[in-house]
Amino acid sequence: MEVYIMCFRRLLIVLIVTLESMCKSEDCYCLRKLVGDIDSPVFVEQDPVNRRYYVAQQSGVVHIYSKDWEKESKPLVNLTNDVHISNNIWDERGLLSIALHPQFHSNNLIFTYSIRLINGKEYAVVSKLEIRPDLLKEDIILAIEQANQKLNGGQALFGNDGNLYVSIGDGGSLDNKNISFAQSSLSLLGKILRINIDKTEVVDDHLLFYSVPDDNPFVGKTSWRSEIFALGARNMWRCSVDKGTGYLYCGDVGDTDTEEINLIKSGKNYGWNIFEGSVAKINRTKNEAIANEGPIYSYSHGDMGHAVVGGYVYRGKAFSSLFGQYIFGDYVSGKLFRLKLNESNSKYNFAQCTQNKCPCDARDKPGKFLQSFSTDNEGELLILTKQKGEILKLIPPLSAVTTCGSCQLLPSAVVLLCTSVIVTMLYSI
Ligand SMILES: [Ca+2]
Repeated sequence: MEVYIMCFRRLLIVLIVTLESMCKSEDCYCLRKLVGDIDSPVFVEQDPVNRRYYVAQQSGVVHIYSKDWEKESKPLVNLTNDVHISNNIWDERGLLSIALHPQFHSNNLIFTYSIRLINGKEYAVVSKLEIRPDLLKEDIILAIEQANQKLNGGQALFGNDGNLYVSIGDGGSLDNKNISFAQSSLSLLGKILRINIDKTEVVDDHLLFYSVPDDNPFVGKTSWRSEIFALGARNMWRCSVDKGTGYLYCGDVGDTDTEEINLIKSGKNYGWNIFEGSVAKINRTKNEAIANEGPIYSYSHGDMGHAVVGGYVYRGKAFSSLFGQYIFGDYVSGKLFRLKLNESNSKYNFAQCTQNKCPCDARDKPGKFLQSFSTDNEGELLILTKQKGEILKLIPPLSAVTTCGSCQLLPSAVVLLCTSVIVTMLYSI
């Protein structure tokens, strides 16, 4: 009798926990390691047709992985002799992102964003790679001289309009905040650029590998570079386009105070180096006041972290309750957060689930540091970590707690059945 009561108690506890987890929404995530031991992965693109993955590493290589994450022996692209980076683990230079052309499967074009050393000077470089079995051809599309080893920006990506958007870091002085290029209309530093890479243009007898869309906000304005789409960016390391709305979101890494999530709009000024978030950074006369386009969300340095990593508006299927929410994270804290974009951009925590709520193959711990986000063809979220060099996929929690290893998943239906049998037995005693 005593044994039965103990057994009943245990099953009752399991039942309560099971029901509790079944009722809980998908406000936490599990992590499935797809691949590890990659030296500083920075971005992943998945081929929409053959489903292979293209993984860019900061060192300058791009490796192909099969849809099942088996790595091809030779890198597809090796720019290690071209990109500029030291052995210091904190070095923020190197290859920072790649973007497959929207018609990649027919034209084999990949675009890169990297920091390079050209004739002894550092440049932020956007390049076009044509990849064929017998050919790897690279054209430099943009080369923007850097003023510093940091604030490198880092994202080149295609908008829903087919144009290439590029986030260029401010590159200003880290020691003297009065030195900045983000507010200069003649500098491409500290900007979001928008260019058409499908159309070349001849300017002053020079062939450009891009043209400027006619509807760029500063086209035809004196003393403005027409490539500029938005200005006042400090270090927009990760940007993404919402596949649903076409909106461009960027996380702008702050200086000493504020981390920002920005919705990038044509012609807007995102404030740096006059504002960091909504805080005025340097004294300016009224004549120099700007219309600061504030972030849609910002946080001060503290528990949330110290360096924002811009993420994605979730458009996948696995987390049904997250659809349309903006998921982002922080490099230092490793924490993830979500914004409900239609509810005053309210922020909610998005924590890793307790282990027993996760599938047995999705219980990885990320380790330091949260370097980057990417998505797969289904719109599911990937996070890329620096120290362990892993690519991890966010997986929703199970509807029931489970134990792994020798004990197998105990479905809730089995638990209910067992419980009712025990209860029946207890009543019959
Ligand atoms: Ca700002």
